[in-house]
Amino acid sequence: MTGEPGPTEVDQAPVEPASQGRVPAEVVAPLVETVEAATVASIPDAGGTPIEVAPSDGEATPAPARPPKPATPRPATTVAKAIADGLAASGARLAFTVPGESFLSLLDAFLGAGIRPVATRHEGAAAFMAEAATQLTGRPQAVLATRTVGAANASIGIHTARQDSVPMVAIMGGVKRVHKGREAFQESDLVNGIGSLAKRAFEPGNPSEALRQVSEGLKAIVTGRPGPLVLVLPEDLLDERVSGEVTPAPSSSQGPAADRGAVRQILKWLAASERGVILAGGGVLRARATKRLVALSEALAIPVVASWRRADVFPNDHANYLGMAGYWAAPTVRQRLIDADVILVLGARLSEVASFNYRIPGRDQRWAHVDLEPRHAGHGLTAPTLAVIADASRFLDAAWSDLRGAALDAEMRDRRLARMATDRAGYVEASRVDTGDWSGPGVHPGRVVAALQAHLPANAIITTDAGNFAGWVARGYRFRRPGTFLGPTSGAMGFGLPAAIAASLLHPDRPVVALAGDGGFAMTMAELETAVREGAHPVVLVFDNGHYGTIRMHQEREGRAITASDLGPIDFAVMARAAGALGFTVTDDAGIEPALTEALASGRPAVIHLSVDRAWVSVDKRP
Ligand SMILES: Cc1ncc(C[n+]2csc(CCOP(=O)(O)OP(=O)(O)O)c2C)c(N)n1
Ligand SMILES: [Mg+2]
Repeated sequence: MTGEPGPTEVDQAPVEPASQGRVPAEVVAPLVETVEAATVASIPDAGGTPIEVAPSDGEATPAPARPPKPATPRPATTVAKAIADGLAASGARLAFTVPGESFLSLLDAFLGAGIRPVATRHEGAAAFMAEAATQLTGRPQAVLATRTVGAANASIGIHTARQDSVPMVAIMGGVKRVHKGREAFQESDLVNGIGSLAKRAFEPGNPSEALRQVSEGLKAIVTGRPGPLVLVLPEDLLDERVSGEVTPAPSSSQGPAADRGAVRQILKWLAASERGVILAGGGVLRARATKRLVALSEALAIPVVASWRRADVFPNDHANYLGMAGYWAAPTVRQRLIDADVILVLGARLSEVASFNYRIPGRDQRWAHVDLEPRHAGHGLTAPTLAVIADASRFLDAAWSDLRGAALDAEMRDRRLARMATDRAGYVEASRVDTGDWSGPGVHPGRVVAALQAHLPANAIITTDAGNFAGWVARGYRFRRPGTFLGPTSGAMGFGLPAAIAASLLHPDRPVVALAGDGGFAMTMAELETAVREGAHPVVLVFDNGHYGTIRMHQEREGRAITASDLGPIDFAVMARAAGALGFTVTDDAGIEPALTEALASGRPAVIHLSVDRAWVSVDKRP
């Protein structure tokens, strides 16, 4: 074995920040911050009488009479510019927004810093775009929303970034400091309200605090388990002058190394196991470590199961891949995990869905959790047999160097390979989705997946919305490369199209396909106009069954009234054309391929409206 892992060239390099260092200050600024006359704010005292105070780093105190100032140069920059420069130096390239009058200076500053502001039709979609763009670049991208109304709309994306462990930056324009606490126009406590959805939330009260908190926030969201940052920026703070810079987010390659003893222990368990398995998640994708995971899996003859909505973590056509866990998993996936004598959970947070309602790993199973934040006992959950705090790539590097030269039991390895072949054959059979007779009405959803598989190249990016339609792709599509799938582990409807727009903006040369139901697509379909205007060209497949099918399924299963789950028709192809995109209507299987090939070849945003009969309840309940 050599030190260089892996036969497959599948890893993708993260996007590097444009400037590795800080953005240079044009003028050497004084270290001591000067309080400008313009920053003096008027706030009421306890009795309601306004008094004049100067915002400061500490408690607000009445401004003392000051001696004449020495002739110091003006601070070199403004708060808005310093933040924009800090974000750009952290790798931000895109800022999705519905603009508000509360942060116009930031838009200017973003332009100046080389961050492209993109107007959207709804902040929820803007936040999804920033979330997806952050996933794809590996660096924090931004959503900008104004005060409580914009922030409330954006909150679904902040929650999704939290569940997806995505370090996006959500900036909310806040009320002027002088109005704070008065229930001013669109004012609420954003830090403690919507900010509680994020990993960190700040509302700086003065310029130097802004620099400190933004620097701290950028560091915090890429340190440990990543998550979103909420910055509430009072409108009148943005144009204040400030000395110093925001410290950019550190590069993610600085994640913690694994304890060598623990690595060896895990390798021993895996090497000696009869039915070991690796459950791999987003941490491997974020660390760009797929190639190393393939190498480890091959060296040990241990199969890999992908965590829910992380199917692109391992090449799905590899003999060692045994499927994706969670909703719509092929039945063999769960069984294989149950049968495992050792499970290595690598870079996955073991969500409710991925862990099959927290039942896997089982209480009696031996398992190791290698993650930036491994599970510990609590909330009724047991701790792993071995918890290792580590970045997935650093764990894999350590494992690889330990494995070098190690003699694995050849007989055991052969036995495992033979079992793996059987398991793989079982999985392939259980995950076929295009089988069975169907001549309409409408399309066979599994044949749509087969058409996608036949026509999309390995580097195509697929995004998904939430809903039962997603089951066919979840089970049947084979992702071949990392960074080719975006799906919200929050299960948020409305994600598919916005994520695809972000993907298409970042990768204009790659095909991008969004999948959505008629319910979820309608939540963010106005963004088609954003795609047209901004030159993105995703192809959206809308599986139209005329209802909130997932909810209807639950109602039927539980013997409840069928209510509030029916939807009326929308002609999505006409709607697409009205927004300047292409629109296709597909009513039978024969129409799938021609529409797909034409849409993909067009280089324009396109919607393919697929009629789906309600008899197709789910990938498990077919007509
Ligand atoms: C924002 C949001 N609201 C509500 C839900 C609950 N929900 C889950 S699936 C679903 C129905 C999805 O309908 P559709 O997009 O038409 O897909 P289908 O299930 O019919 O295939 C709903 C309402 C959700 N996941 N996200
Ligand atoms: Mg539907």
